Amino acid sequence: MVIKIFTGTSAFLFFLLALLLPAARLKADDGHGLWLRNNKTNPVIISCSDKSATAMLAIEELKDGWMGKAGAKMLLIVKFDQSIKGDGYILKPQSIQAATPVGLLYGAFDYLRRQKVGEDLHVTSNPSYQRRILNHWDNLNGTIERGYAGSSIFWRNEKQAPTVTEADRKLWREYARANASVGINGAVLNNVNASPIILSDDYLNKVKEVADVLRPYGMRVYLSVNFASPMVLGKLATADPLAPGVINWWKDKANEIYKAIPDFGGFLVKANSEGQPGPQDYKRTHVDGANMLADVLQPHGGIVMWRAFVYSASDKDRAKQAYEEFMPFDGRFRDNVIIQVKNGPIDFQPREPFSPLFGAMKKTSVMPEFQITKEYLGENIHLVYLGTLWEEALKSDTYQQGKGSTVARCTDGSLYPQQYTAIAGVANIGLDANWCGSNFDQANWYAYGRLAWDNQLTATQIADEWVKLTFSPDQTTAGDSKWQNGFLKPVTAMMMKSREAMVNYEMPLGLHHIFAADRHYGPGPWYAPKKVRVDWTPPYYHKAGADGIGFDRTSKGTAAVNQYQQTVADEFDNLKTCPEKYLLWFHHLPWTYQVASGRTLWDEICYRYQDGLQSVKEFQKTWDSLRPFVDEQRFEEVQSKLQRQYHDAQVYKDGCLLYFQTFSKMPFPPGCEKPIYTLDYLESIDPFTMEKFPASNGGQ
Ligand code: GCV
Repeated sequence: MVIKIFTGTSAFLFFLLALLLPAARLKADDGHGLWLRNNKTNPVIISCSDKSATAMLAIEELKDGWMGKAGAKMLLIVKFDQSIKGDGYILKPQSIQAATPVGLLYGAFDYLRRQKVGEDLHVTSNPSYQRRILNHWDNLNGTIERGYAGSSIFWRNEKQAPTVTEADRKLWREYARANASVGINGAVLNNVNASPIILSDDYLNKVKEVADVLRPYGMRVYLSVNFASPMVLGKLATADPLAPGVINWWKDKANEIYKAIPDFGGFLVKANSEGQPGPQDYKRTHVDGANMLADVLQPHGGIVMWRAFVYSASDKDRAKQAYEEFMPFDGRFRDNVIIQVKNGPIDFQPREPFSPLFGAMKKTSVMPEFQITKEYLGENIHLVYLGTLWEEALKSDTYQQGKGSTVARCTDGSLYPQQYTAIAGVANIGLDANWCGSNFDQANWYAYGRLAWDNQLTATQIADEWVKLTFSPDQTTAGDSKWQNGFLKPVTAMMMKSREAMVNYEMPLGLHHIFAADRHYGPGPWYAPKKVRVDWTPPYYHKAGADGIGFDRTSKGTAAVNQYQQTVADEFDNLKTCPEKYLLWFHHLPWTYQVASGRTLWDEICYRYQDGLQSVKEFQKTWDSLRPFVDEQRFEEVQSKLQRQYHDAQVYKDGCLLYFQTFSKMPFPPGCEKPIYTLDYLESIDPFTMEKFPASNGGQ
């Protein structure tokens, strides 16, 4: 009898084989192919009247990735239609229409995506923002500030003039293709902490080379500029934005750039921030600086993205400073200046309320800046999907023009007239084979592009698409229920929960910036060396003491709440209405304060840390069960990173709870496991290396 044959050892072996076989069939995959995998395709007949290099790329993509009927006919048309905006397009089952060749390319990628994931092929799609930009924090020596995926794809440490190889061009083409596939149309090629050397002839030659490769994919290049460039490079005695010699230097520089790169996008500027030079060094204002640069770029069609990321150590509340510094200038910037504002008022924390500048600046163009690289969210180690964070930020209601004045609508031109609309994401891309330092971090590059194209998409939909495109072994299985239930569902569920899990095991209930030193990785609620400026130390933010914990930003505290529109200000100010997720961002509360669950604040904090840690354990279990669906290489990479994540989440939980307990003096509640480590030990080590903390370390 069959049943008899498969008992004991043989049954076990059969089971093992069944488990291993599908995995054995899946080829090792280094992740380089991202979400652009053409597995089984069919021939297609395409006619297209446009002969541009970009239209040719659209044709090539359709031919390489066609999953419709073999021998089907497709028509590509470049023709304006009332319903098309910018590089938008109209898809029909047998045609793609756009007003520009790059619109055709976007349409082709969307068409293929819809074929693969099984979506409707009748659609008109227009971009939410005109400029959808990646900010590379790449230094000219090849390192990347806050980069966790290897060295720069643009720069390397070179003794002489920078060089370009065929391998560089190939990689840049792949990079441009991936960006075009999600609608990203610009890249700032160097760090906002900019070296003036980027504007030297040698470097501009290389920038031109990059621009030439990116152009057919619809991407423009931009540069971060150092405000003191006229002094360092031009040997002028000043960089005063009102000095005629300085203005002429920038004019000449702009002419030189546009001669080589006619579609150059413009400048990104970090001025008078974290030690960078700026107009205030000459008693001038942000308006003076930004408008001067805007005027030299304007004849060429260039824009200035002027960052609002400014704060000084002397202020009592860092969260208020950007608003205080920029609001008085509303309406005074040129039309081609866009103020680039980080999503929250501090700095890309696991969770922040939206920056009060969104919607408040009514006569100035404002663009959101997101961080794709996970500086504060576990680098390339922790599995954290950022789609949920960005959806939360974009959908935050500023109320500035009544209910529904979301951050998305305040920045995409639907509420305020803006000559230019834009969005920026700090890239997580490097030379690593998988581009992002981890396979799951590719989802964040993808999600940023998709939201920049359509800021109304949901994180769930994007995760679903990405998993199908990235992991489905044969794209036709995107519709296969075994694969959907066995892999797609658990993986998207894990992704959707991942950011909240991190918030819980790192800094729940509105806590923020409790990192050890400048690495911004592990916990350091105690970290406050005398030599480090206070606003770069966690006690400045959590304010834990015998009386409780949290930053009082209410009307009775620093009054940061008053920077929001009245409805929002009232909501945050009032303990009864303040969303729990922002509780300790806005309120300083006693340890015994009773939260919504009925627990004391102390118990709730303990519960959240425990819950976050437990979630990572569940992610591990989920992933371990998915081996049959994934190739070994990607399976093992994710598995080992999750192991490390669990370890580090434990360090976070233990470090924070043991430290806060020295003030609360309350016991760990039932259900909150006892710490594994001691406070003394954790305070003595660097939580990234788990080795003794080096004597000297920086801040931020
Ligand atoms: C590029 C934070 C980061 C810095 C970064 C800065 C910025 O402070 O830690 O590395 O510098 O933000 O956005 O300018």
